[in-house]
Amino acid sequence: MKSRIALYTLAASLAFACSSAKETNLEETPKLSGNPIFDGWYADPEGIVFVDEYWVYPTFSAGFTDQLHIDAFSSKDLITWEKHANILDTVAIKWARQAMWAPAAIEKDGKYYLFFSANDIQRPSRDGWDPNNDINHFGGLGVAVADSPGGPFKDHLGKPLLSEFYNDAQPIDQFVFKDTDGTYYMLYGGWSHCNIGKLNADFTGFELWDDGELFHEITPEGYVEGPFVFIRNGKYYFMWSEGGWTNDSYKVAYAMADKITGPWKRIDTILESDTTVATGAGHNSVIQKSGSDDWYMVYHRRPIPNEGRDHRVTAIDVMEFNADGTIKPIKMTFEGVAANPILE
Ligand code: FUB
Repeated sequence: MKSRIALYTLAASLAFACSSAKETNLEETPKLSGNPIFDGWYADPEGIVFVDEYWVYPTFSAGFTDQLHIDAFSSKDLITWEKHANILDTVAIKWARQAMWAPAAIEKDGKYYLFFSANDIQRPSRDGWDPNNDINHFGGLGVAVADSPGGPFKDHLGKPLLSEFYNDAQPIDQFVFKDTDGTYYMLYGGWSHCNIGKLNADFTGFELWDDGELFHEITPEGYVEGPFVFIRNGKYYFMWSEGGWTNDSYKVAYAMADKITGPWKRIDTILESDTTVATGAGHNSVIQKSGSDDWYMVYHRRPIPNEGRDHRVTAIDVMEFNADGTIKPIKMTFEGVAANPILE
């Protein structure tokens, strides 16, 4: 009998030990995302919510000739990120030969569209120009389409959506924004110029403005590239990157206006190098948790020490507002953000 009691006692202590180990493990489950939020060199992250998931679409940060594909990442809670490899590549986009950059995703009528830049085109010389034989001058902005946010995406047009230069803006770094009246606008532009255009209904081109122009320039003071727009409490916010993307001068500034066309007046820098955390922070996007006033800045930054031009990682930090609607400077962290599932 004694030995049976001893056996029961041993079994009970083992069960207790196991259950408390389980509890300890639960305790140890990370409650913060950490930064970077996923492994690998990734820049220009565009964050967006689709249904009950957070999605991030970044540039694969590498030499231009190695930037031949785009990966995406999804998360239910901002903590655990699933990689969706190769959602778009140069096999699907025949005219893209290098430098696939800055993807921007949006849903319309049940389809998912992924806008991107390719080839890092320089200004074409018009005389005798042959687009099929000119890697430096053919490409620009493209659009791909899929039935789900994780692709696979197919070329929507079989050619660039935009490959011309307007108002001296290099056709890169496009962002697509659906306004409250249902109009889809594209903001884009490198080389310190930002244009805005109105996409047509099937995303095959642009509608003219009332003055007959295809694009209007809305460049704010300091703008270099990487535009992003969102609305909060009826106010429009425009964010962009300043400085040089290859070094620690890179940073983010913003403006506020009553409508998408501005006027946009620079208010302040809100994200910049912090030598205790990371440098070269920029090319950001913003995620709002659906139905809440929880806001996050998603951006890339350079780890310290930074050992290569393309060593950029994707990070997320909380974004907070002052009572007057202006944005508090973002505090970059190693810890990242707390779990915030969309479905709770
Ligand atoms: O990642 C390639 C380029 O670097 C982007 O298009 C720019 O915005 C800069 O982040």
